[in-house]
Amino acid sequence: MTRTHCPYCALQCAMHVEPTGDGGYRTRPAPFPTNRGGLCRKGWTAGALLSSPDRLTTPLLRTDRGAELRPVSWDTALDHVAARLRDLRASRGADSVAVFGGGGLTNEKSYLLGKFARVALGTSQIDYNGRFCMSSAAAAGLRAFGIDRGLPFPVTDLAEADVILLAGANVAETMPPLMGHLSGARLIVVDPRRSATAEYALANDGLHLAPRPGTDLALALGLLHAAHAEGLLATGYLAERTSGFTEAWRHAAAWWPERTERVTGVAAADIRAAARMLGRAGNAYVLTGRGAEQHAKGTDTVSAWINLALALGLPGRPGSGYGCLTGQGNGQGGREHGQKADQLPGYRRIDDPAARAHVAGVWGVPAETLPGPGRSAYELLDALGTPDGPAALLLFGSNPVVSAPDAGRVRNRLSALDLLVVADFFLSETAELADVVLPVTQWAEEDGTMTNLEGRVLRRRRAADPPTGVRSDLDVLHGLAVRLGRPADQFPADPERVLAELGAASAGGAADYSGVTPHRLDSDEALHWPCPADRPATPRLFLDRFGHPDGRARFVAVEHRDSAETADADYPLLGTTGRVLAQYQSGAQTRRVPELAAAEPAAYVEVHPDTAARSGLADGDWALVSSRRGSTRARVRCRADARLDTVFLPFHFADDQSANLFTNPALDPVSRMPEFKVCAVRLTAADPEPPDRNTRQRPREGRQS
Ligand SMILES: Nc1nc2c(c(=O)[nH]1)N[C@H]1C(S)=C(S)[C@@H](COP(=O)(O)OP(=O)(O)OC[C@H]3O[C@@H](n4cnc5c(=O)[nH]c(N)nc54)[C@H](O)[C@@H]3O)O[C@H]1N2
Ligand SMILES: Nc1nc2c(c(=O)[nH]1)N[C@H]1C(S)=C(S)[C@@H](COP(=O)(O)OP(=O)(O)OC[C@H]3O[C@@H](n4cnc5c(=O)[nH]c(N)nc54)[C@H](O)[C@@H]3O)O[C@H]1N2
Ligand code: SF4
Ligand SMILES: [Mo]
Repeated sequence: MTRTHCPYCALQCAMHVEPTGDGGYRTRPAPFPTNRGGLCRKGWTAGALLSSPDRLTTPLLRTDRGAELRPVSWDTALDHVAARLRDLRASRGADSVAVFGGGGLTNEKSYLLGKFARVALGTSQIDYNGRFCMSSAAAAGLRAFGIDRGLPFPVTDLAEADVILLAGANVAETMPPLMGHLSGARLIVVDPRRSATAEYALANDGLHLAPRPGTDLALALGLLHAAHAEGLLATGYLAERTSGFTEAWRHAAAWWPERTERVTGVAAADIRAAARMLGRAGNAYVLTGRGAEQHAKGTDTVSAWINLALALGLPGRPGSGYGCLTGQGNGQGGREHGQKADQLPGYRRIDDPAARAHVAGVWGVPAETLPGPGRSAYELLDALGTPDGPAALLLFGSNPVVSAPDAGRVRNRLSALDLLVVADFFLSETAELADVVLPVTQWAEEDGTMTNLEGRVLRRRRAADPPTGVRSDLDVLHGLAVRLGRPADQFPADPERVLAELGAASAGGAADYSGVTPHRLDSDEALHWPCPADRPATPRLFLDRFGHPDGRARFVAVEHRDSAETADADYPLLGTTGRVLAQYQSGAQTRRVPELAAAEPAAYVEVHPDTAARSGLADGDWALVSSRRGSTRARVRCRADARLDTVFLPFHFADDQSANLFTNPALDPVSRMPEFKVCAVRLTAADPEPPDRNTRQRPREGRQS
């Protein structure tokens, strides 16, 4: 029996993994502050991933367009990839090769991936799926506080709250054990849907505000207006700890509750009630999730929620605060150590000369050889195979054929590449398109560190032997780097050596991991970063000062604007997307866990019965949800409490059930986050379809180009 952490979300619940005796594994909860003895259904069934019959155990190679992927040896696969990369670099330059990473990768993997791109490939073209996840909250957090750590306090602090406002976070489904930390507070849930979290709030003396998708920014301005009118602003705190209130208030001053109601659909009386509940609470938190963030104005929207929290004096006060709920297992650590287009380890900027000099020194290369910033995730995917874009992509830890916006277009771009290499433990929908598939170890088969939603670094421990034939991601990077002519010890495959190097590279940066050692990881100390070598770790940031040079938090003056696409005569409804309890992300893992696949076998569209009826549809029918970009097949699930103008689909399903066939890739100007959470759609009837197609493996196809 070995203690490790869950393969999935950022709560990183602790669990014991033990063999069942018949070749399988079971998981059960282990004591840890975030889960306190609980796991969600995904955690309880995660053992099934380890003995899945779908597991990849040998490299696969396709030599020609249209040919089948065939098993080959590791040497054949890696030699082939290295030869192709060398050719491309020689003929088309270093930026002809791109890298795409993921927020599920350990700190060691994301660090080495960033170094591999900059040093072994010399390319600027690297980004990762966290761009689709955390980027708006990260950008707004940096603007306001000067430091981006999702929760700048331990999760257990939430128990002190009297009121918690959750903007676009359905934690009852996306982080169920977190609900235990919220149970002492009254909740204000802001969600266009009557989500499970909204239902909980209503049943426990809380509020549910159901704005039209894409109008949070107006709602947050309206709440600030109402709080001001009620005399609830923290004037002393504004003067001592913040700057910029006056300019931000100039915009909010125009959002009186009745005007806010007209734009958002939330009743003025409810706006006033919510402002009073939040503003009069002794201790209160404002927390944002993807519902508020995944918009073409996501950064400004989060700024508006932060402005509200600042005006009420919450951030940096014990028992109160603002936080964003990071999503992926290592969504926090994955955004700190250099797999992001504009970043070097330690949350340093790649365009900062001092940062370049420091990191180049640790890497033993001249600073001027490090490339500059590259393209953001969607812009990178959209450039693949174009005359000016990369001709090869190495992909670790993401399944963008299912999870990227306007996924039909992304599939075409991936198919236009000269070379697609995917490292995964399952043949994901993206791996199916690859020229080379590299089978790697998964969570419970490897050691490493992860950083959870509270910025706490923890150990992922090896609890099971990997099947013969698979290698770790670190091994893959090592093998490729050596074949590209780098010295072997520049790309160590041993996670502890990588961690030590990451510590040195991050030392002195905002996210300082130089004190994260195996010894301290195994002690009782909670290693929240910054964690320098000679000082204790930092569970709570901002108690005395914020991260800007003057120590103050900054209001950012923001104004509401329409979504990139609004409803019209052709596409009269708003389509929004998100998650369900029993599936995870692109579904590459959870669709292969029998119990989870049985619980949520197929895509569905949640819709008001009257809206369904107008399209001639009833509960259980198959529907097509279409936008200007594409159509998704989904089963109708009627809910009488749904908004009449909005439909919701989970994005966990593949092929013609992929919600991202219709989503809008309009990007936020600051964070480059796509508008996953709102676009114009219409609903029509579809032919019936067997509901289990997402649980079967598709035959391997040749690439369509
Ligand atoms: N079961 C499960 N748990 C997960 C994951 C998973 O895939 N499955 N993924 C993990 C990851 S990576 C992440 S990022 C987190 C995400 O966790 P959440 O942010 O909780 O997840 P979502 O379901 O994407 O979005 C939350 C809510 O936003 C609402 N919403 C839609 N549009 C708007 C809007 O305009 N404004 C507001 N205020 N709300 C809106 C949706 O109705 C939805 O209920 O979950 C993590 N946990
Ligand atoms: N419409 C819509 N689309 C969305 C969202 C939404 O709310 N709506 N949410 C967005 C968000 S928040 C996120 S985080 C993304 C996530 O979407 P993806 O980036 O597609 O995330 P996963 O499905 O977790 O894909 C991870 C893949 O990597 C593999 N993998 C897991 N761990 C490792 C590892 O350690 N090494 C390697 N080599 N492979 C590994 C898994 O088997 C899987 O195939 O989706 C985004 N897309
Ligand atoms: S809440 Fe997240 S970390 Fe905890 S068991 Fe569920 S998926 Fe795993
Ligand atoms: Mo995410």
